[in-house]
Amino acid sequence: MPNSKDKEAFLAVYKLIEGEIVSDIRNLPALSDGVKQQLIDYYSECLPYTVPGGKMTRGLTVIKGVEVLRGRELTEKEYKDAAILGWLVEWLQAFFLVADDIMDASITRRGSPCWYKVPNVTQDNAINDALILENMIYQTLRRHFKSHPSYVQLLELFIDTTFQTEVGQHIDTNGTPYADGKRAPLDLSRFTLDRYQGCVRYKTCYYSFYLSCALALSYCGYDPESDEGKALYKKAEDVCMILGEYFQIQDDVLDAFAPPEVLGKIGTDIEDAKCSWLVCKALELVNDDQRKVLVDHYGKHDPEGVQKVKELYKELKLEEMYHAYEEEQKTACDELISKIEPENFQELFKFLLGKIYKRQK
Ligand code: DMA
Ligand code: MG
Ligand code: MG
Ligand code: MG
Repeated sequence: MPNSKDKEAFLAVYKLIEGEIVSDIRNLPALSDGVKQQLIDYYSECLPYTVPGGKMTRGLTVIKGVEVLRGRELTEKEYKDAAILGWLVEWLQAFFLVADDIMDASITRRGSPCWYKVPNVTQDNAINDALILENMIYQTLRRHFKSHPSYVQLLELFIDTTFQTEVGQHIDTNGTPYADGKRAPLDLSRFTLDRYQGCVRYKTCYYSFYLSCALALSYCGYDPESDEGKALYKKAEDVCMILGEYFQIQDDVLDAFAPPEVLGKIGTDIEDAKCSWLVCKALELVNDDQRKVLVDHYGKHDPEGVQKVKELYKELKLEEMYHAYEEEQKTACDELISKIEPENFQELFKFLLGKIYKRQK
């Protein structure tokens, strides 16, 4: 049986889900063959463009979680179920990223133009595609899990996580320049680590870390209402909040400093006046002259100004601070994970930490 390391087998399950969705379109009533063919052609490009092609960590984590909880090799059915749930997390991510790239005015993603930047797509299509991608989660979940004892719980996990992420995205975009060319006044007092932590918990930790673990627990029959179940979900949540914050701090540092050809995306946090870890840290360290660099250049779509902000970050030695933070975080996470019981559950979080420690993309 394939396992959580096997990306080829995981991608084969993607193809299966894509095929089912395309055949749903083919079976839509009251549409002419010509119209249906246009839909099929469009989504046969949209899905492979937006869903697979990432690192697939979120999806593979569901499989790892089921392996760890079962404590043995998975059966064919268990592998397929876990892989489908894994892909639904990847679908959720595709939905968020299509929208996020519009919201952040990003240019590239995974080494190609963002979906809304693809010439025949445009922004109005892409907005609707984000919504369609979201709906495909629920179509697929129903198709495969309708009679599973945890169906409602799995469904609610996707619904709740979507809301949490959307709350985080609101905090994240609030206070950035208006799209109509006018600019919301830059309010540096908002960029505090307190706001940062709240934003990241909601926009990243739940969907990128906790969801995959909770789906594995739910699929394996752990009831969040029972004493044993409640404790496991809580442990997963506690660790995922820490791993997720560490992951987003990496994302913010990579946004400014990683080569775009490695990262697959061109950073936009400075232009977008994001509440990034870098700007929060910078504001704790600046003198009056340095603060003026941020006042003058943060949140503007001007390459020279952006460069000045990055130079300020270097001057403040934020990269060095980040490397020290990463080592501390690694040690703290190792420690936290080593205390988790039952012991086999630790493997899931070691897997996640192993995926993010010193990542370059
Ligand atoms: C990520 O925030 C959060 C979501 C919900 C996609 P981000 O804009 O920093 O992500 P990225 O750097 O990948 O655009
Ligand atoms: Mg973004
Ligand atoms: Mg964003
Ligand atoms: Mg980012």
